[in-house]
Amino acid sequence: MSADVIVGIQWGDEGKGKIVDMLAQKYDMVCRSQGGHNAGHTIWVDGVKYALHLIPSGVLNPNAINVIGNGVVLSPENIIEEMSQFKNLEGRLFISDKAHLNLPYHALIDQAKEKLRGAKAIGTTGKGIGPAYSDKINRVGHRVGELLNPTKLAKSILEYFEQNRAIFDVLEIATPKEKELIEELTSYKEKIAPFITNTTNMVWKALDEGKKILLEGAQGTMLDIDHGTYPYVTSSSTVSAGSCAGLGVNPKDVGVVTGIVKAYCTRVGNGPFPSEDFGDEGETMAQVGKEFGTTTGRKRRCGWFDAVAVKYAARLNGCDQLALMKLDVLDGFEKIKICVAYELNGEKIDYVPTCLENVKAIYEEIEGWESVVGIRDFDLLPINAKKYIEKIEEVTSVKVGIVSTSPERVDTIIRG
Ligand code: 2SA
Ligand code: MG
Repeated sequence: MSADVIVGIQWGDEGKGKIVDMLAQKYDMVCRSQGGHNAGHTIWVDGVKYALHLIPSGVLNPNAINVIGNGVVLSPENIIEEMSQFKNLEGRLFISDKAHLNLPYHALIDQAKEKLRGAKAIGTTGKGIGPAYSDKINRVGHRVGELLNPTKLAKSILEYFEQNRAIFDVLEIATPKEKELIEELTSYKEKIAPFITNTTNMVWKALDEGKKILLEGAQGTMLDIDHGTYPYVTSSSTVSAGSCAGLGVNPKDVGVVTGIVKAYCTRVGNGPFPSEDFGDEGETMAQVGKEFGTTTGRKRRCGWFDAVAVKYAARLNGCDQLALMKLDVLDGFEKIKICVAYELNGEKIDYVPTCLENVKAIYEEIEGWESVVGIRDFDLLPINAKKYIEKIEEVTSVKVGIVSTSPERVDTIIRG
């Protein structure tokens, strides 16, 4: 059996939550493989609101096992808070002992460094993601498994503070007191220890037993540490191949890859965004689409569908299909623009260059439509909405297999 992948194709917030939530009902195991509590989505089930940041969306399916893989950076404080929304997760949630700890000082470093960057700030979520991954890559990080011995872990953390004293002094971050640190780590251990395990073996066993596995991506491809708009990116590998490394499955284990795209485009934080719309139409997308971050509440920048970037991202991920989300947000627009090429140094190009800073979007326009809200059959879509979808398929060379026409789980077109 293989593991299917859900991956964000733009700059995050494409609406992965709705699709994963829908699909989670059909999977035995749902896994996170990268990122941390910088991710976020809200899911409503039977009138109850759940905010998920670290826990995979399969938690809302009582029969699914949820795995937080080795590639995640885990904030014990945040996962404990998130876990409190659910009654009993034992036996349903597993955390890799190889995942890295994202501890309170990582967030302090993140925020202090953003301040120092001034006008060049990345616009991070301030959750310590970059510093936690830096420590991992620098081989000075601490893994979740180390939580099982708080005294030893505290000693190691204090050594780390000692070695980095000069930096911490500049950033005005105080060294924790040993006794308090041990107490804090012990309280984490008490709550988290039952969930820590070697998830690699678990996932392999599930694959061998023919279980259906879903890998749930966080953030989006254009925020990928290698292939995104560096340095305005997150610190993890957000592409489908990254999910293999972040969980311990090999490329041959991967089944269907579904790329999630929004019918328009948004971005939070700084960095290039060629199809950004600074006018009334961008504002309408923000208001109608409720484009405010679920983690930080920040207003998202909005613009038109960038088919050049989507084609690039779909290739990087090996997308079998696209899920086009929030099509209803474009209802009522007179004309809808789609970026089909870029202009770079006076030349027209149809690919994503290494640096997106200096490109200008070249658009085609499509007539708008009145409303797609609640439509569940492709044939019933207004003719212009169909034309828009076909244009996306033509430029990106990927089939649009799923179309979402409202936030409701049921208002989804699945094309055969
Ligand atoms: P970080 O904190 O180091 O990962 O930030 C680096 C860049 O990555 C962006 N980023 C995100 N972009 C969209 N959505 C994200 N998750 C939250 C959500 C965001 C929120 O799902 O709504 O609530 O604000 C996410 N996480 C990271 C970030 O904006 C930086 O550009
Ligand atoms: Mg989100």
